[in-house]
Amino acid sequence: MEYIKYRFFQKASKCSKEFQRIKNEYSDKVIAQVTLGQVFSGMKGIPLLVTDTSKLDPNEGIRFKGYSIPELREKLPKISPDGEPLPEGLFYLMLIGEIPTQEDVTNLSKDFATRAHVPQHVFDVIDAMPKNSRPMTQFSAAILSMATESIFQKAYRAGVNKKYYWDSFYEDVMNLIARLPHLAAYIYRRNFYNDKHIEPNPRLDWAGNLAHMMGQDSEDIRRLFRLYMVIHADHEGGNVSAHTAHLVGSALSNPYYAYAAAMTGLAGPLHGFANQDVIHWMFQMIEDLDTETPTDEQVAAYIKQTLEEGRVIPGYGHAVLRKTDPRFTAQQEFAEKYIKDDPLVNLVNQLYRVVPPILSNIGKIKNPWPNVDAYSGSLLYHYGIKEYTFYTVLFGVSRALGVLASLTNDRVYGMPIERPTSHPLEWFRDQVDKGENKRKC
Ligand code: HAX
Repeated sequence: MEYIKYRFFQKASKCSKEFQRIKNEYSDKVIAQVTLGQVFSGMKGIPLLVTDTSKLDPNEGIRFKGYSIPELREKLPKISPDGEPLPEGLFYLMLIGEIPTQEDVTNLSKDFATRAHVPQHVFDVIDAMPKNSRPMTQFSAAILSMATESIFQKAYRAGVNKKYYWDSFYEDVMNLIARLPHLAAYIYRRNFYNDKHIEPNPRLDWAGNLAHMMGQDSEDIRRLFRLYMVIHADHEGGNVSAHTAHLVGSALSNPYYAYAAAMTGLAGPLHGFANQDVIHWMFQMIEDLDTETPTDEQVAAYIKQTLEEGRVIPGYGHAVLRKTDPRFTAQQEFAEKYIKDDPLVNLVNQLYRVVPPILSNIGKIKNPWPNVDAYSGSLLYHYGIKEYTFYTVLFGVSRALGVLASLTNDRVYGMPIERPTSHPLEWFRDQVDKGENKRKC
């Protein structure tokens, strides 16, 4: 067995025993109460999922295996000392639970490079779709079409013992992650560069190779891509993309199915599509106000108009966070270090000043602060990746690292099929309203 796989199994099987022990000894233990408000508000705050890769604190933000984003930027291996961490290192951390050495990360980069071949029929599937299909539609369909390659699917058909499911899941997950940069770049070049494709360079790291195949070979972009791929990788288990991958995988659907489903969730405007909406909305503002440098008063009036039209301010608010997203702050620091006087970046910073007090005053919005999507588009745009309908695909490539590491863990733990209970509205009404208030609907 190769080294990383061996290390993963060694670690995860210990946790798997612990999972089974707790399940067997404490199944009757009550760990939380559920209110009707939680059920009717998207199941927020109910501790229902076991996810080991990362944990989100409402005030502090995300920690990956206990490490905050500033700590990751300091501790994970980099290509140059003043650069950004390599996403391979974060994947290793999420999978194995230890900060990797430079050598571990180099080995992982090489492993991905050897697995990176995308079968021709996947490109044919993409080419068969109209060019005006959204990039996320093409991306999700392409991933699904790659399920022909699933090693788990073949192993299952051949009757593999359930205790070895994790093994072929691991192989599928590694192959899938390795192939995503080529897939994403192919869609980008197809849509925006007249099908002039660029071959992968196996000597580059995973994120650097993605930038290269998109046609971006500067060190500036590679640095940004490494940061981008690290900060978008995981956000504990309850967000739509992570939860979807976990749920679909619980039916023993193969990792290609589970991740394609996750991507269709990420494509929603309340989730990953928000990174496109932010740029779209800012450009609309610039056009409507007829200036790239509006005053705070003009911006405030535009925000209020958007809200009066019954729309959300994209890039603001969060289902869990109650403070500025540290992923926003990491990008702001990056911009302060490397970007001088860019109009879009300046507008993002201006919005950070103007939006929160307005959202706070509304009262009902639980978090008036910016999330990761408020910044990311302006950085990509600055470096020449201006086709913002593609931005959610980049988010999706990164999100694979977290949700697929988790999915592999799920199989080592032997997690069962997920099946919560549902009731008709009447049942919930009967819990709270037994008398005359009852109304038929
Ligand atoms: N602008 C306007 N209204 C907002 C808002 C915003 N940015 N954020 C929340 N609200 C509204 C909600 O729509 C809701 O209104 P109703 O009661 O009328 O339905 C109310 O405030 C309470 O919502 P909440 O409890 O504060 O927030 P939710 O947990 O329901 O939703 C969202 C969290 C992220 C979906 C929400 O804040 C939002 O729509 N934000 C804008 C879209 C966005 O940036 N999404 C990306 C989030 C990060 C992410 O997942 N990235 O992938």
